[in-house]
Amino acid sequence: GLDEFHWENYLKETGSLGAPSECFRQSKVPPANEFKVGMKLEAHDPRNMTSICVATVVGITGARLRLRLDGSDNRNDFWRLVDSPDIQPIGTCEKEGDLLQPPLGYQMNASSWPMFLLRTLNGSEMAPATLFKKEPPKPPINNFKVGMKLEAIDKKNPYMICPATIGDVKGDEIYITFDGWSGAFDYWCKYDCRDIFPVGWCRLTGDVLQPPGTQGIDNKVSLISHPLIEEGQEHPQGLEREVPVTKSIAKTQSSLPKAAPHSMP
Ligand code: MLZ
Repeated sequence: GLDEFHWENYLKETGSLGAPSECFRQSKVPPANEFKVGMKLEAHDPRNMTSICVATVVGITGARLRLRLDGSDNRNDFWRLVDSPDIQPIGTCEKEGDLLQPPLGYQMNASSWPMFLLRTLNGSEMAPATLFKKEPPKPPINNFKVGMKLEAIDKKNPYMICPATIGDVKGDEIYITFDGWSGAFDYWCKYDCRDIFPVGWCRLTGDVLQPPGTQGIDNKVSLISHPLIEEGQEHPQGLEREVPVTKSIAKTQSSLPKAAPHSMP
């Protein structure tokens, strides 16, 4: 439709280029997602990465799975690529002589865990080993350059993949800035982080790419083809949300973050 975001137009309008796919720790051909909702697997507890738990696939989005730890609530869902090293078939833990752990925030009495585990796995559909894909290798060096465009997971809203720009590079660290947003979502990460993707990733995987935010759009840069929202009208005053500040989409050197890696809030 008319209101859709198209990288091709956007790159032209912003006079920018996508980061080459060789920069990313992602498969050049995105892995097939053959998982089904309801399948069970083992996953590292994101809140306690040393423990391995039972998880259920509660959603499929592109090459990612929406996961929920069995015995946990529905407010701590997390997303993993099908080639993430954080997930493995049921039985892997036991084969390695480890025990499946209750998730952090396991809501029942700890003594009920062994029986809970038996019941949650009994008669369940376990994801077959062939659905888990091998993690791609790290690119040997950080080849990202300031200004390159990419698609990146918004860590504050991890189901969202959004258009982004490399804002800074320091050694093995890169600064991810989200196009059209104030900077409240921006973050430093390693160049081989699994949360960043080349331009076109979502189109290839069928995942949803969010449109850029609406800040810094002026009559020279039309982002999407529907009429612009009046400045200040899109976010009513006084609401608890990330309040945008005007910032050009095509960032200039002077607007780049000056902080060192990990110093951002
Ligand atoms: N609900 C949030 C979503 C912001 C997403 C930004 N992603 C870079 C908001 O509207 O503030």
